[in-house]
Amino acid sequence: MREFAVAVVGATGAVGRMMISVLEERNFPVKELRLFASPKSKGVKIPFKGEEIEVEVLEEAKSFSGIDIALFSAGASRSLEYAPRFAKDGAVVIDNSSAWRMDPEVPLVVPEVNSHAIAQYKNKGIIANPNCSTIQMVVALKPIHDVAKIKRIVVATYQSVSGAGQKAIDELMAQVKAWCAGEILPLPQALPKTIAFNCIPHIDVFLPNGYTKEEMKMIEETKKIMEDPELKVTATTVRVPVFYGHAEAVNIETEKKITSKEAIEILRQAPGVVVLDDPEHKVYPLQIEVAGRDEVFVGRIREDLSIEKGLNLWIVADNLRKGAATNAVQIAEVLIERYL
Ligand code: NAP
Ligand code: 3JM
Repeated sequence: MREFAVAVVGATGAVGRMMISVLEERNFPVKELRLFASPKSKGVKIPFKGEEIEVEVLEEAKSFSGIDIALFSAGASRSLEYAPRFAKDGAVVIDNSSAWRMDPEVPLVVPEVNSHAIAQYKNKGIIANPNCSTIQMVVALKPIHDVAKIKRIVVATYQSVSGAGQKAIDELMAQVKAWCAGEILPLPQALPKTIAFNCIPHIDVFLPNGYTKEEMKMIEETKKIMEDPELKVTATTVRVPVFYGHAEAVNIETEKKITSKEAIEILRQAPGVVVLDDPEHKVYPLQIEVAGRDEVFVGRIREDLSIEKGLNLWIVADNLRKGAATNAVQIAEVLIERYL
């Protein structure tokens, strides 16, 4: 089997480290692995398949030639600047940031939903990985959309701190420790307000329309991936004091009536979805139970009693895995199987 030279840009971060683990776990055919991060990480070594690989400083690199596939998770400004440079040197970039997602020439891909779009990698040499909250929602909703045509989605998210990077994970830990020790809590730095024992309705920056950028990402990305510009989507995104895993309370209105029983049957057959729905036995998806898994978990599936054709669902996934690293590696798997 052919093997590929792979780069991970942002290799020392929460997503980058997960990408390295997922490449190893899934036995991706890696011939050579190159790791890039900021000057702060010069000399840091990260294990991969029994070897210690030294991190290179991105801005010191002269050329990126010889790299076949580059997985980016070093922030949107690094992606804007460096993704075209990697692509020019011959790599296909799979970018985890928001930098390229809405570029009409760049495919925005969740393999279970629109793997056919990967063919458009040829336009710019870049494939975009959606936002973590978008990914898990479309994996669960696309199979229902195909059968009943969703007209409107109303979603509220319950997003873990790992979605805001390693510093936010450390911040929740430090605040909880201080709280339990009866000490004054350290001031928030990575997140906009205190996160310990609190929920913050503010993820990414506020925009002039009153929504946050995270909310607008969910709205725009969902339409692009589902290939339905008419789809109505509205979102409230909330950071909650959970380390790993995002949950979403989702309400949909459909064109065709679909019962909760039918929805459960459709979701049981859906790729990448696990239905956990037995409320009598306290079976429903929970963040601490799905962390470490690659599927999207759906429960609390019930008809919306306030409208004729509507459903409520509770959708949970590991944001660093299916929401970021696993989805990116799955895209790479389709790419090498079909095109490289
Ligand atoms: P993180 O834990 O803060 O890690 C950031 C990574 O970027 C680190 O490896 C860091 O290197 C690197 N970096 C920062 N500045 C750099 C520079 N000037 N040059 C090279 N590398 C630089 O954040 P994270 O949670 O892993 O997220 C990283 C990015 O992935 C986010 O900014 C976002 O765009 C994307 N992301 C996407 C999703 C998704 O939904 N698909 C989810 C989360 C994040 P050092 O350690 O050396 O500073
Ligand atoms: C998730 O550089 C940045 O501002 C990155 C901010 C960020 C993003 C993003 O916009 O790329 C942090 C966490 C995301 C994302 O997946 O959209």
